[in-house]
Amino acid sequence: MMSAKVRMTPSEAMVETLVAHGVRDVFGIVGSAYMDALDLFPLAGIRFIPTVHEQGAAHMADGYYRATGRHGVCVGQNGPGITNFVTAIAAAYWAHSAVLAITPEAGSMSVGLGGFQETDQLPIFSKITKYQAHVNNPARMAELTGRALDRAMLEMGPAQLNIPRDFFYGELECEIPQPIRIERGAGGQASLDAAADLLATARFPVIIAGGGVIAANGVDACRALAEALDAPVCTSYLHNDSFPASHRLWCGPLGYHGSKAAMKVLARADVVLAIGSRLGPFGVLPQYGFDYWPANAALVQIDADARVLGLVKRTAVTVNGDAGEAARALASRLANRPLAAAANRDERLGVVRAEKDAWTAELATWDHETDSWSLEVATDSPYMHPRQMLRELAKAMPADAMVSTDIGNICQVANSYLQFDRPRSMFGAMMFGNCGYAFPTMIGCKAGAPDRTAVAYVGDGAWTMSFGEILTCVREKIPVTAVVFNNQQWGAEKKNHVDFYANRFLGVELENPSFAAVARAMGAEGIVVDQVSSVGDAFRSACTAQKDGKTTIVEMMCTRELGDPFRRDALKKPHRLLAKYHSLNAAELTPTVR
Ligand SMILES: Cc1ncc(C[n+]2csc(CCOP(=O)(O)OP(=O)(O)O)c2C)c(N)n1
Ligand SMILES: [Mg+2]
Repeated sequence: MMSAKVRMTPSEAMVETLVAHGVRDVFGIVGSAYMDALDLFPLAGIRFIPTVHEQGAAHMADGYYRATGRHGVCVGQNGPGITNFVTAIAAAYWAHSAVLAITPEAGSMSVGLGGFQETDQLPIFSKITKYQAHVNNPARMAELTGRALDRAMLEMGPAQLNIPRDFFYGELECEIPQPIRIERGAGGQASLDAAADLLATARFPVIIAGGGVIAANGVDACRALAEALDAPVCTSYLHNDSFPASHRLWCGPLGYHGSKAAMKVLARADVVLAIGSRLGPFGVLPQYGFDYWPANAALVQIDADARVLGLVKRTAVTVNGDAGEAARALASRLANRPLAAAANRDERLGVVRAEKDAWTAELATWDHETDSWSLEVATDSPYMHPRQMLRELAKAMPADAMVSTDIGNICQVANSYLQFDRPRSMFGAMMFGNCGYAFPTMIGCKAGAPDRTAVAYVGDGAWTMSFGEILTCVREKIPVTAVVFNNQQWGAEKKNHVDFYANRFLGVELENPSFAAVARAMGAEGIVVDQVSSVGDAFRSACTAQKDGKTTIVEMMCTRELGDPFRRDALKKPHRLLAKYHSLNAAELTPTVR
């Protein structure tokens, strides 16, 4: 290609590079630091989506990427605007989202003088980005903007573009870089051969489909491989959309409040094929008192990121490749080859069917929690049992829905009920696990996929961290349905007080306003639901209202009962040594020091 250097300003170089990389939407809050570039957005064809908080903007960029596979971009004012990004960029890091955070910083001539809105913006993001570009000379603006965008895609995570604010001004000569898209192959031939050999001799192969399958647009390839082996497929934690739920081989999600069927089937595996999953430790913890990981099975792990191979679970074979390409390569290696698993196919598929039927039946009759605290608080409550409500929501869920889930007890119990037939449909808060993730993330999803139904599941505590972004929905006409589980408590943490701290509740009770009324005051619709029989209709009409551009907050009044806790693995009963605190000791733990 001919070099085509053109004279332009650094602002023009940055904006033109964004355009060349397909960026059409940028989330942020206006700031003098980058106003020279912002001014160009309308003529460049970039929509600027102003948000209420920069954390919201970065979550929206994350959701936008996850829904579309295209860069999510956010920008803010140097100093406080940029530090407001931090939590959301950390969340995007653990969601493996190609987000570009454009971070203008204090001007190069005043750095170190403690002028206005100055902080060193590179160290803050150093552990939560995959790549950091610092524009050390305005002449490099286009080059470094392009590199940050390329690296975000290549490394499957956030990149930062840090720009001294005076570097937007001036003139330079440059060529606008085109995207570098690196084709990731299926993986090494020898490792694919070894994986195929293991799978051919497996008597009970089980596939785990992870988020990498979605990112690689590899669901069809994964399905074809599963069908070739007649191997059941479990989805990894919070990736309930990585395999179609209506498929006969689908078993459901692993991990916290996942599918018992998936766990029981996985426990029987002699060969596990993990496709596009890092097998993160939290996602494979024992559940329902059951350690389902098949420790004696041979594990084949495929991932595009070589660093996660064999990291958490001992592997027999590792394949460093694209999830879809690797699945295709394995299917072609297994075609016309005798498969040990064919011999017991009917028996295996019988097990899969029986476990799925048993779990479906269990969920259908699991109306409420049965621990003594839950029974006590729910007995006289006029409100809904969360499980019954979640069941009705799942029944009423539109087929085209995208659903984000926050961090909280009811949101996690929802994991048992959320099923999808198409990828890019579930947007959990992933492993950074921050309350306040789901609503802004879903606004970003909807901005990227406006024709789909957008639903956020949020607990009341997390809602108060994030509901300001209702204004973004209203102002920018990005309609979303937020389902707010109002149990008047920080429930997930309260559950720890119940299980470990003898009900010594501290800081967990929430006195809430009417969230429906607050929503109406902010220009959205608000409905209160306190009867299970009304859940379906209320939810369906809120989803339909999106077609008229309306955002609706469906406030679900729930009992205070609580499902299984998050961190049973990481908490201990209190053990106090100082006499002053002896009264806090768990009954079975007496102090050892007098
Ligand atoms: C930003 C942030 N702060 C605190 C926590 C700790 N935390 C985890 S779950 C939870 C309670 C969530 O309460 P709510 O949103 O009301 O949902 P519920 O558990 O009641 O269903 C808290 C405070 C967190 N994960 N993220
Ligand atoms: Mg709550």
